[in-house]
Amino acid sequence: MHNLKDKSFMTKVIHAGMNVDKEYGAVATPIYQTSTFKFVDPDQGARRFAGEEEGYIYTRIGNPTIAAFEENVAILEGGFGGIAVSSGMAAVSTLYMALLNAGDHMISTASVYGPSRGIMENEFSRFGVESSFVDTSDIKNIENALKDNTRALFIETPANPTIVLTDIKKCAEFAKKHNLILVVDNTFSTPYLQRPLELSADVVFHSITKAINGHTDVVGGIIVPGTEVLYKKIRKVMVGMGCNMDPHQAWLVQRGLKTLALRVQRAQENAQVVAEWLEKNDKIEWVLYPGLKSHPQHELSKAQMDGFGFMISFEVKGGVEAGKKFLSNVELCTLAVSLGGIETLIQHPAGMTHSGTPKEKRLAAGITDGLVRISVGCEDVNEIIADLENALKNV
Ligand code: LCS
Repeated sequence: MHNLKDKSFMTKVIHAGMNVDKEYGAVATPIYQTSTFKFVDPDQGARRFAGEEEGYIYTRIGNPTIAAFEENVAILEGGFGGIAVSSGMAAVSTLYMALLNAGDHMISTASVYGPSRGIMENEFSRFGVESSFVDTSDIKNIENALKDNTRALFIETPANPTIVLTDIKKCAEFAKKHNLILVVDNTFSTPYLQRPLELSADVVFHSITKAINGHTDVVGGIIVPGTEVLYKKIRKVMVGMGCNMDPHQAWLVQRGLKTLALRVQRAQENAQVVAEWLEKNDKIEWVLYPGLKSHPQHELSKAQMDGFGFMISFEVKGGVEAGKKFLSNVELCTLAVSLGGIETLIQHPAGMTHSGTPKEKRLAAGITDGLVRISVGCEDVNEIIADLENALKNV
């Protein structure tokens, strides 16, 4: 493959990780749907296990179709390499397992995706890992949570579902000073809009179930560490725990990924129009979208992101009942969890994605009872707005 180093995102996203088929020259990556790979003799097998010879052994350890996808995202994020996993939560649990020991403490964004918090507080705590979930949009809260045993800072920006931002550069400076590993969940932005490793984070990861795949038909995740040391450490844990992606899953995601920039461009243009429309609507209490001047971190979003994204949160006047009525009446906007698909998805976090978070913790994290989250898709924006307007009619 020609050198992609100085190419633009639009070129990289289409070409990175391609050219896998040396035998027939297939332009699309073939699906190597095999669990294992044949050795020419026992010595070759032994050399591969010892890491003395390049080549594949067994699909949980590595596979050419998965490797093509891993290389693509690693190039887009500017990292050492990609580690594809079976889901976004497999990425979270692999990272917790790889980076934290019994007796360690982690600081994280209070309004992270519910289960990212849940498995730390309910499961990893059983192995003696401590955690503090704070509003990381203010670095003072991170400073106040710091302990002698703090080893990692785990942030999600923009956060799910509050759309509150955390300053990645400030966190990276803080992490360096206190010898912490900074991990960024970049799911809401995608590498097209935000590249945390360029802002000195140590590890970035995604639920690729969302915009990276973009077609609402695959669950998956990927981790991209910035250095070889971290890459080897995390990959070893991923392989050992069996969190690997499947070749067919990798092939589908690679296909979706090629249009990432096109889809995100269109979806965020739509999101800007929808957010401005919601802000002017007198049935709406408040709207949070980084592209609105009223977003408290509008300037930060301009500094650390290349666009404002496709995620909006807002509250319908009249509390939970009004919100429920509104959500019962949407038609084109699909009432479903998940996000980043080509179609518009809308949901109610307090009753759905964050229902497992205790109410007082949820409210402290800014996830109010009536908050509605919309992932704006690529449909005709006037038709999205007409659907929202119709659903609000009887509220
Ligand atoms: N990180 C973020 C920011 C997410 O939004 C999700 C899933 C995950 C990690 C976990 O990824 P998964 O295992 O589902 O691939 N978020 C979802 C959501 O907001 N609605 O449904 C899933």
